[in-house]
Amino acid sequence: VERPGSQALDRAVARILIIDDDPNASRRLASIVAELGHEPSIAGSWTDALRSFDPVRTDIVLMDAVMPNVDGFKLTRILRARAASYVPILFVTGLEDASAKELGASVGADDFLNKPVEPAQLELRLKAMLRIRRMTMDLEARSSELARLANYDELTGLRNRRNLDDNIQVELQRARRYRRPMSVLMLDVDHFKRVNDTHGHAAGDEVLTFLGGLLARITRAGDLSYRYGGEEFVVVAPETTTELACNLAERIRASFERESAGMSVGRQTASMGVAGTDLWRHQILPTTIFYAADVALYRAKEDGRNRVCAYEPAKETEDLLDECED
Ligand code: GH3
Ligand code: MG
Ligand code: MG
Repeated sequence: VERPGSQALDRAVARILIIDDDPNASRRLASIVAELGHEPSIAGSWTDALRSFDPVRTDIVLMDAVMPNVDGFKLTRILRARAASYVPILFVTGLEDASAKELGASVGADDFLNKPVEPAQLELRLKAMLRIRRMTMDLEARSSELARLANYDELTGLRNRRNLDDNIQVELQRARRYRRPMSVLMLDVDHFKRVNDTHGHAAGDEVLTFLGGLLARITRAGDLSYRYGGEEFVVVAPETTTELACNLAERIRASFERESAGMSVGRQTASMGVAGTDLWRHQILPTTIFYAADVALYRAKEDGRNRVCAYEPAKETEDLLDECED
């Protein structure tokens, strides 16, 4: 799938859509466009225009202001709403009156040309429009790259903690609204410090990358995997009870243990804590479910690592009471 801004306009040839209900006018315009070295296509009606307008690939639109049914003013609004990135729209108008230009400018026309179109005039305008198109595509590419950097972890390619913080509230609310279960799995690599100390930081990074790939592969399409920080990972599993999430966690744990044996640093293990919304009868906060998964993870570590533990609310209460008695 082509994302908006995922491709910079580095070609000299622009794809130009000519919209005009007069076939003679559009043919004439198309031949000038072709002579200037660009790639014209023609739409003779507004329905035709909607069909021919490519939200990603159309670079510039040459729009006839006056057409039956849906005129250039309305069509400009429709095309702008469909375009994945900013497409300059140049009005070609036989009307000399200022009101057509005013209206055109207010709906977002970038410039105007009078009919019949002078090739030299068109060339100048196209150069300017193409510059706008290039600049906005550049900016769009840069801002989508910034969004990627802000939400994804460089090393593993998984989503990062910031993205998790943004998503978890929405997931919890959705689960509550539709009365569906939802679980959080928290994973921490066992004795990871040893990997770094024995084999070096780069080898440690390799383990993290490997684990990131494994999580992306094993989890279902609806599950989202995150690098929570350091050697800690989180999987958010919608539509999943604590019990089912434990099965998923166990699959991840077993695969990591088995498949990591093929790495140069040798077999690695991880411990996991699981908490699902079904453990509570009331609405819970993101901090509550993370706290619970973390408590369960801590227990998995204490019980000997390389294992999965689910949060047990009753057990935590008992432990607290024990502490009070001590
Ligand atoms: P435990 O089984 O109790 O989890 O032991 P551990 O050694 O995994 O736990 P600890 O939290 O003491 O150590 C985590 C280590 O992870 C320490 C830190 O140097 C390392 N680490 C954190 N982020 C990265 C990273 O991005 N790359 C590498 N190579 N190491 C990292
Ligand atoms: Mg840790
Ligand atoms: Mg660890």
